[in-house]
Amino acid sequence: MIDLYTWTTPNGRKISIMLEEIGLPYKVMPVDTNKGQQFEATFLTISPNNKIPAIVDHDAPGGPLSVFESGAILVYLADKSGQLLAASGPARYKALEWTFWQVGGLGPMLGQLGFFVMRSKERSPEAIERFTTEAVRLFTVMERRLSHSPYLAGADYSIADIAAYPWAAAAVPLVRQSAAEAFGEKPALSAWLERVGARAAVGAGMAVPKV
Ligand SMILES: N[C@@H](CCC(=O)N[C@@H](CS)C(=O)NCC(=O)O)C(=O)O
Repeated sequence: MIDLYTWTTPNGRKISIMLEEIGLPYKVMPVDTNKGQQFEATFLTISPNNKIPAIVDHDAPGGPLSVFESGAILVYLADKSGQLLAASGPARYKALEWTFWQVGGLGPMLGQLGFFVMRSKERSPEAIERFTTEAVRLFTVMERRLSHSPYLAGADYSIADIAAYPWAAAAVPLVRQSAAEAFGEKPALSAWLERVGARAAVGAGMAVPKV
């Protein structure tokens, strides 16, 4: 059994989607980040960066193992299950490339955009413009990639698609509306959102945690 520490956010949903895809049983441990539960001492022993998601695998070889950082968790679960990440060779590195592109680029930039548009107490046009421009650039990178291959890593659906989907599903409609001209047409990205969103495991993972 795996304990999944998560909340109703894109980074958390990457891992519930992955667990649904690979079919490993898991127990949802909600961490309400709006109430500051990510700073509680017990959670810090599992996630020293005070953020969700994190997991504890009670069946790991050698005893219970905690893993934090969504990219590391996706790789761990892929290696444990032998699914959604090639064990070696070019396909593995293509999937890792796009997974870390998401973790280091798409996620943080969209996170900052969301903060300045929806949560900041002061309106900062410069910050909104900077992160909108970066969001459009990153979605253009996705569009280019997806017009050559059905999935981010290439021919096969992988952890890279799982990493990007919850963020893109949340942000594409907003950026398409707020920066319509710059966003333009993104047919390959739209088709990918539909293709990935239609998977049963993605639907189930996106509904976790139930609050
Ligand atoms: N690099 C981390 C980012 C995780 C992250 O930003 N988690 C957010 C929710 S999406 C969080 O826990 N926020 C609470 C806080 O910042 O205090 C990952 O990919 O796991």
